[in-house]
Amino acid sequence: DQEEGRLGFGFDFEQYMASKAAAVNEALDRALPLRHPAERLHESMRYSLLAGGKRVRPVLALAACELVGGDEAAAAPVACAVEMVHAMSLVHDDLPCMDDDSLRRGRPTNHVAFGVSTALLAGDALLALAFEHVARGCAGTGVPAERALRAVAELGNAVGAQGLAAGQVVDLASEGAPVALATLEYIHVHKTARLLEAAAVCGAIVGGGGEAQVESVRRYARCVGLLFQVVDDVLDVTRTSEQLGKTAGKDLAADKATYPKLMGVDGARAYAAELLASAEAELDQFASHHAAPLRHLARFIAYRQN
Ligand code: GRG
Repeated sequence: DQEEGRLGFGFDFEQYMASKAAAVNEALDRALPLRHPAERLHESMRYSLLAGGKRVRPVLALAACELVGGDEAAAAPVACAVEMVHAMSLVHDDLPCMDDDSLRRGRPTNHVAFGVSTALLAGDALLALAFEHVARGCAGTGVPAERALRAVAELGNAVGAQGLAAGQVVDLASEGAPVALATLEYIHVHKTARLLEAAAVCGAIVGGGGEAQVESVRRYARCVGLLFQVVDDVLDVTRTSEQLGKTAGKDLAADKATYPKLMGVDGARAYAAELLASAEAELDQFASHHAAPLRHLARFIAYRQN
């Protein structure tokens, strides 16, 4: 039937994610060998880049390239680059001057393992490598220079003062004070959705998507990015209330603004459903077998349980 057609007959999303993530991990490993005499810097970069993670951003880039009928090899450089940017943002986010976290993905954070100065430099070097990797990789895989340039501009915009860095600064400034829904939305659009958006948009650009297609992909990814955060907030409430029984009433997210706090759990769930529907609607204009991975990815993010 129509729904099955949309989801791609026999399409195995788990298998798709696992095989793409494995390919990305190999490419990232190759992109960052240890080099003398700065082995420690390279080790620190590899520690955060190759430390697991769902690889959602690279998969978005690869799937968006596929959506517009592009060759997967064309999207490999941007797929790696968005994961490098993501890794560096986590390293810097964990620093003592930011969130001051000592654990990430179940291991000591980068600065705990390597020291603050190395962690800071590893983040900077990962950010620089991301752009170098797009420029070199696009040239190496025959992506037209004009497309590579657009991808570089997109990524730069997503990271800088109109993107991640802006989201982080507003987030830090709003700590401890009551946060309006518009501010919460600004923080998530910039800190989380913007890089997911750039991942998908860059994939569509290097895949040869037309302007209207690229903008559709952008709207899809923006919805998915916000969805990611709304679902995360809802899961936080569920997890916290599950844990409340165990931790004698300690509210784990007491000082953090969340969607459930600002619109109620039911309101947040309804918003998530709306975002999923809007994201999926953007895919309707594409051939269903090309759109199946992105459709599944949106549902995976909407329905995940942890
Ligand atoms: C970008 C120049 C520059 C500086 C960094 C620190 C900072 C500015 C921004 C913070 C960005 C940040 C940490 C956003 C949160 C993003 C987020 C939702 C992370 C979790 O993503 P997952 O679930 O993680 O994809 P895994 O571990 O699966 O990769």
